[in-house]
Amino acid sequence: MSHPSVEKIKLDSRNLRGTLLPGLADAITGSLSFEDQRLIKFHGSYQQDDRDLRDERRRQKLEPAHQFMIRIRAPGGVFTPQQWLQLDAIATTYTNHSLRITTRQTFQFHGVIKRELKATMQAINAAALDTISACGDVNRNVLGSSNPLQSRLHAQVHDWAQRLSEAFLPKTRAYHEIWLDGEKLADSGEEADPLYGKAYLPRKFKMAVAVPPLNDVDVFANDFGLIAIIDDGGHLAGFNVAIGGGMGATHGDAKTYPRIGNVIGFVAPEQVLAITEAAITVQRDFGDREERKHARFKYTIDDLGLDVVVAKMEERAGFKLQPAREFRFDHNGDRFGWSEGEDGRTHLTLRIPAGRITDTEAAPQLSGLREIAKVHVGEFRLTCNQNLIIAGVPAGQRERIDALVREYALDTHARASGLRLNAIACVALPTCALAMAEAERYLPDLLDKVEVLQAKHDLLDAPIHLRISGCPNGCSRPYLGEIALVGKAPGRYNLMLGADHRGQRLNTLHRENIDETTILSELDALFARYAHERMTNQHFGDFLVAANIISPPPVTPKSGIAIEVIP
Ligand code: SRM
Ligand code: SF4
Repeated sequence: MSHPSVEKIKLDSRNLRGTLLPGLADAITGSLSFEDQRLIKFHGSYQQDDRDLRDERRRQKLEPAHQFMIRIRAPGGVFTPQQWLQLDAIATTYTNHSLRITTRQTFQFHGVIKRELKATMQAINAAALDTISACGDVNRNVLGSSNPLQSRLHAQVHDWAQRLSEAFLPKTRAYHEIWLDGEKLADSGEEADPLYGKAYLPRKFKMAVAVPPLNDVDVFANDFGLIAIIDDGGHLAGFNVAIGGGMGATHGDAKTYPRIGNVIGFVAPEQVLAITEAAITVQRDFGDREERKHARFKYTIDDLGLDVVVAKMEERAGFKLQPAREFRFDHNGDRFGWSEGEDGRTHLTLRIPAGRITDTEAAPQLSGLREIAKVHVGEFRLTCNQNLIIAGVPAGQRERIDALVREYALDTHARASGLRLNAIACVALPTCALAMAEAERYLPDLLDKVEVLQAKHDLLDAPIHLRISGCPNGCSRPYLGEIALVGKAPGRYNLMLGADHRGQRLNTLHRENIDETTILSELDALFARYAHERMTNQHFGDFLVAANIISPPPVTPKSGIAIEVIP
């Protein structure tokens, strides 16, 4: 039986209600209908199944072990200690006993069963959080550079992430009706939503706000990015606007590709909402609604032409963009350990391997962070590199936090190699339906092996960025990794090399579909050359390009991205 298209499902859904209410109440199956599985994404959840159990359950003629992933909407990725404790309680009551920090600065829960989905959603709501728009063809969680307390400027940027998220939420009351027992409007079903209409966007739409010199949000991987420009007095003058970034691709389909955003101009703060809305509506009206693989804003831009899209945005916003202002990014990683804010409070950045906070015998980190949340008076901030900042610690509390960090083995950053500190892995198996190979679960093993090679070449301190994804969709933004593994099949990956350290240059395919032995021998040879031939402070990706070991993909002529000259 052929399924209806996602476009039809959206149009027929009575503003995202579908048959979710009766579907959730149906105790016969742990699953939802095909249509409702598409619609529940807009409510921040995905139906999944435990892929480790698939074959065995099939043999036993059981339906797959259906379960749900839930993603929180948290613009800028900030949580209070009270919220932390509430999320921890959810993780230990309804999910697989873990909190998973995502590459978009929020938490995911995995392993929620259908009959506990509503209770979990209500518990999230009781923590003054929601999951609206965390997935689906709408504006997704808006990213903001992670350390807002360090300066007034960062605080403003965090506010912007929240404003942008609020401004572009869908208007439907379906979420409140289905999950929070809100008053039912289903019969009228006619909440006006001038922005999204009844068909929403052709595809997901992602935004980020970056504060140079830190590109921790990987702003150029977003459909729409704002780069804060600071005037001589240290105040926020406005933002450069970048459009058309995206990572997703499909193996063997040249029509799909990762793309770096183009910087198209500068806007004053009071123009931000208008230009953002203009970008969203251009994508809404001109994005491809036939072929979902070709429906992101990056393809609309390449199909219509950058100039045409910019002109349409300017027309809809009612003003011309000013010329882009100069900016410079130094890096797109995190800085670990303690750092001092201008207000005298301090922040501790901890490395969370692949963002997974759980309890193991060696590292009871979920329990440790629970204890920290009980005494912490500042905030928790998530980074887009899947790490955690215990932010706003008063001087008098630092020792206490340090002691807990040590007691619960949360201080791995203090001993980690440059490679380990900068490694990112997507979730992949066992929950991701699209995974072709392992990522998160393979990362520790892979790092151990690559570190042996680094030690051999005296490179353990080199801050090399390694990113691994279980498939080419690119959830760990692998195409911006100096070294990246992109899953092709169990145990086999494409080896991509040569991105820069700033999120401004994509890497290039070096070897296709290779196994671990070949990956390690390739890296061994490249590390040997890097160790002997690199210039002082030259990063690995830059070295690979300068030594002609790989050729970077061409930069689009109008990109305006300040690509540094590589020595
Ligand atoms: Fe992603 C789909 C996980 C960030 C590009 N992503 C998925 C799904 C929902 C699989 C699915 O559709 O069935 C994954 C759920 C796995 C699981 O079990 O949890 C998934 N994506 C993730 C997360 C959790 C990865 C992580 O390890 O942190 C990230 C959640 C972000 C969030 O909090 O909102 C995540 N995904 C990204 C990013 C990175 C980013 O946005 O900075 C990208 C690349 C940027 C981009 O969008 O171009 C990304 N995810 C995709 C794509 C490819 C989209 C495309 O344009 O082709 C898919 C597949 C799709 O949408 O069809 C996808
Ligand atoms: Fe799943 Fe692929 Fe995203 Fe990894 S990159 S989480 S395997 S969709």
